[in-house]
Amino acid sequence: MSASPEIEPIGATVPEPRQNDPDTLARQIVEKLTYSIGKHPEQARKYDWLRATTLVVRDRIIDHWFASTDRIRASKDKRVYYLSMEFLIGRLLRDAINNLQLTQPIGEALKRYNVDLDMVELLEPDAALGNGGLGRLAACFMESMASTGVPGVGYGIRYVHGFFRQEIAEGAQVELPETWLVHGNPWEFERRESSYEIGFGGKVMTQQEPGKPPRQVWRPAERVLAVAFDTPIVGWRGEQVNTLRLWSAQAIDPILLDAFNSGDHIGALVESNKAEAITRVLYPADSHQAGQELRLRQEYFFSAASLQDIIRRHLGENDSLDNLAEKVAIQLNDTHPAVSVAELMRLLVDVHGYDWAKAWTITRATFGYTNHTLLPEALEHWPINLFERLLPRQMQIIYQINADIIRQASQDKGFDGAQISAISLIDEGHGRRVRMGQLAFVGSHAVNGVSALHTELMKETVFQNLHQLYPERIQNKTNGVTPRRWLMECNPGLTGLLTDAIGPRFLDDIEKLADADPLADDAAFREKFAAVKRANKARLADVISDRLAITLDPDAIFDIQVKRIHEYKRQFLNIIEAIALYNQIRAHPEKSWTPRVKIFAGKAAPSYVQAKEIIHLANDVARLINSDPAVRDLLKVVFVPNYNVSLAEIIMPAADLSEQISTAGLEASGTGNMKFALNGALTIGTLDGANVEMLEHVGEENIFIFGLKADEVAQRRREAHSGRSIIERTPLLREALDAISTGVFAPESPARYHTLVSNLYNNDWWMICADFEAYWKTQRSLDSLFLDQNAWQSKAVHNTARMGWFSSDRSIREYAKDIWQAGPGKVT
Ligand code: AZC
Repeated sequence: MSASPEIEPIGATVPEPRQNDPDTLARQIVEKLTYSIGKHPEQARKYDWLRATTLVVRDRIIDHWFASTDRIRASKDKRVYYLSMEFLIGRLLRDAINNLQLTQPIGEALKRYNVDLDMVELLEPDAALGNGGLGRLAACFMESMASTGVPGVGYGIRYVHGFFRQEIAEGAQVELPETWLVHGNPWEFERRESSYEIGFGGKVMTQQEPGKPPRQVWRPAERVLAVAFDTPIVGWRGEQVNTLRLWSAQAIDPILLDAFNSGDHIGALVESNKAEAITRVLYPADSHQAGQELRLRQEYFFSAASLQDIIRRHLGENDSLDNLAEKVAIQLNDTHPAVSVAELMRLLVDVHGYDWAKAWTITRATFGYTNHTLLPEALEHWPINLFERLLPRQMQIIYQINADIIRQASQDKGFDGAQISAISLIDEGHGRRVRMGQLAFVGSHAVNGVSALHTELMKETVFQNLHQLYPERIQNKTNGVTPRRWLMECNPGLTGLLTDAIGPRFLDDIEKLADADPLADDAAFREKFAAVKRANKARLADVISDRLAITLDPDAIFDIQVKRIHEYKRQFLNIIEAIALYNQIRAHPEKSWTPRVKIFAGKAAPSYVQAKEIIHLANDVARLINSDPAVRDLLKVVFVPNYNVSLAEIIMPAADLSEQISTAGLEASGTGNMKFALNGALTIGTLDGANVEMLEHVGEENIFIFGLKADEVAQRRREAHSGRSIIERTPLLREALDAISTGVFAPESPARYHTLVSNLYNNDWWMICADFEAYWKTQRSLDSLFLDQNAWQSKAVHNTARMGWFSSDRSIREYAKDIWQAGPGKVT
């Protein structure tokens, strides 16, 4: 027997590698059906085949998992811990089968029983333990750490209900609970032996032992149990398997027997319900702070459990915590786990007896912090009285860290009052709050943004003063996406074409896609490239026809905007442009219009009123335009409900045009922009986030940039707010807005969008009016370009060929080298 990832090895070996031929696989799948599921192949239902196939694949992963764990343990290499409140994983079966190179033999094995592998893969529920970009990035990073040989562990929360299921009822978003665990989860392993007590509330006592400095001891009033659930994450070619460890909250005493026996059957379960509530639901907040006590409990719960686990593992292999930072790197994915800084200090000082200065050196050297947004409404801050009540000792520690930092800033750098209040961990202005961004910043040796522009803006805006205090600390790590999921798995047609044309080297080193660049000039290749795109569009059209009964023409431009719905992402601008185009087509039927399909998908935070109105508007506009015979084949608008990772896998390969049109300076990076371009879509976008670097890589002739730049937006915001004068002098815009506000798209409720439009007149905060004309013109130039298919497809090929740099393998290598000093290229 070999060591399970958590059990010490007892010196035995890894089992013989399993055979991967279709005969063996078919036999094993039937064995699983019989002995693990209790079904004859003749009786087996679709879900039984999914489960049996998953179990056969899982066995192979486990062999690699043990081998990886043994290797890492033996090498004593530095480990990387990625702490993230969100992992937007999606389905795992196809990813695992692809990375283990089993697609062909498993497909054949199942075919013997008349079962289709694609059908089986599509049955798997989508693990949606995240909201959007930040959570999906964490999932791409887990896969890339395994693929590039970084010994990484992801720590997060095992939410019972992931991101809500979105339905559209009469045009409006309806949120329904998501239930990914309902059929069980064959990928996870519960590790009861790895459970920890997590405290909340109570008080702090000072303990004085003779001859020793006084010690603070936290006596929590409440305790819950954090229980580990492990999911193996298999890297490319199965060479390394890492662990995603998600924590589930349970009561220490599952039932209060006294209460039960005295007849209070509900009261007997109160504790249990309260504990389990911590990991019951994912907060559906994206780019907006979710200011609830339960959210702070979630943050502390998973941070504290992860730190106890890290320390236990470290002390199992080392004599003390002195060398923690040499053996452990902890990355804070945004501020959600930032309380870890105070918690590690508490563990080092109060529990392990370190003096403050030493503990602070270890803490700072261990943590890194990634910022994902500059939006003020998304920056986390907790009311002091809440923080103090829930985490009294951590609050004291934060005060002490703050005092040290402030002293240093005024003594060493001569900071004045305004600068001190800007860097303070305590916001005194809004009813006294703890600023989690500042805490994460001062507690980390490296702080990074997620695109070049975003990192520069961090230095100039939110962290301006902290940057002055610690000028070496901020660095950039531009995001990336895993090419396994976002090219190989979601676009087998393109992968096959590229393999035939340039050989398989790009599968192992995605930057070798550049070998395909000259093929942009090869007419035969362009034709094949276009045929793959058309097939992908037809597949998406089928999905839309099944789900929404809307028929699309795969020869029209597929113009797609899919992402969270937010004012700064400007789906509204896109809808206004659709209406203006609709008006023009109706007014000038004699002109030759390029047929276009505008596709939207995305979820709005349930409490975000404007975002929900935008969804409603998209659906109302779609209803009217799609039923107007005057534009029938020239314009269609579609809102596809319930955007998630699996839907994205169908959408990304099917786009001609990718909409990345955020108000410049507000989208930290974007990652959808990368997935689209990698699959050969042209981008229409602003100079925002990673679009800036995409422009540098794909070349300015292959990307369509319009609108105000970040500094121009900032300037305009200082000067003018009203959109009125622009609206009045831009008939296309005015007519579109008039139509919206007079109820053309909502005859049953004509005032529905009155506020949405009047807000634009009064305050063009998101620069929708300011950018409208440039956007319109760029769209029309794309209409013309599409008619020249040679030119369009050549640009599309250049996009795919030049996007290799935007792989999360590259991002992870940069983190490993510059922040973690870990992994194959480590600098120790
Ligand atoms: C997102 C950013 O909005 C997006 O631009 C970026 O690509 C992504 O993170 C990954 O870095 N942010 C979030 O999803 N959420 C928050 C709270 O910022």
